[in-house]
Amino acid sequence: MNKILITGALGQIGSELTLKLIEIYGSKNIVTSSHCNRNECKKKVIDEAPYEKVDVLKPEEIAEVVENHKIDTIIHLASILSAKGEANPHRLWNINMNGLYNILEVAREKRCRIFVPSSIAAFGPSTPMDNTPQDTIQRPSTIYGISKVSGELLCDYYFHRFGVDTRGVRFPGLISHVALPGGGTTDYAVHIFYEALKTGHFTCNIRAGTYMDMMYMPDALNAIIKLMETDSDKLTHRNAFNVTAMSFDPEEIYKEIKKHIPHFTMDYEVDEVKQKIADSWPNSIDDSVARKEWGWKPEYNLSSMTTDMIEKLRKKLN
Ligand code: AKB
Repeated sequence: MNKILITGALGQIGSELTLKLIEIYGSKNIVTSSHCNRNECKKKVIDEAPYEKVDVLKPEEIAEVVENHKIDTIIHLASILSAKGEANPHRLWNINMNGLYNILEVAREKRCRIFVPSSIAAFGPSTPMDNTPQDTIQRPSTIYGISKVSGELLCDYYFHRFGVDTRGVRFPGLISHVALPGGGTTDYAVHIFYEALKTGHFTCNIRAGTYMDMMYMPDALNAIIKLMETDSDKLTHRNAFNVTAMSFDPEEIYKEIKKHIPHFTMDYEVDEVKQKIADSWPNSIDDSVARKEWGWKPEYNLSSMTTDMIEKLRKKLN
């Protein structure tokens, strides 16, 4: 990767990925972007790298930034998540699908490589729930999931039809101590840490016994970088690889946190919309194809992630 544009750079993945990419490739080679003007952004813009306003619904804005900065790689993170998508499916479709189409078209015209995250949401109730294979039934029941399957297919199409080097992974719920997620179903697994430390009590909106795949952010960033650095001819699958690091239900993460914060308590107030989404997703996915094709291997499990999250959040919140 030589010159990288990140869309949705102020979000949960983008804000950490930017710092990591600056560390590896240098600040001159990274351009961050989001849909707002710099002085109007509600989230923190990272000062070390150039920032541009890029509304992914405006192809001319994408093309101009790609042209001006001589971008050769686009990491396209601008997207709406699952629960927020159910509240406004039309908006989700517009941003997730038309935004992706515009990015792919610019990538085709300007010969850019592109990374697009898919999600465990690309699976649905008729998918095998345990050890979900790489290639299996994908009939999701959420608008977010439908946009993710369509995105995977569209990216494959651009690779086969136009030779655009498209790559992606199916991310599980991502847990981090830097930026909060917004509007996802797996968000509880981030908020639980904040509440454990701030108030000592958490009301969980996902029912006990609901298993979902999860991953600590450092592993997610490594997945993006490692996949993008793999020789193209090693990849049989492109869009998108199953990747996971752990699978737990609310009780298991609660017990793990309680080892560090003994007075921590938890009760439940289930959000029916989120619960329905969670019930339609796998309990655990099989990521052996990613391990085989590009050497994917996570470093953190539930125990090591919990220790690190609590240590980092204690510093941040004090
Ligand atoms: C969500 O919950 O919507 C996301 C995801 C799994 O894609 N975190």
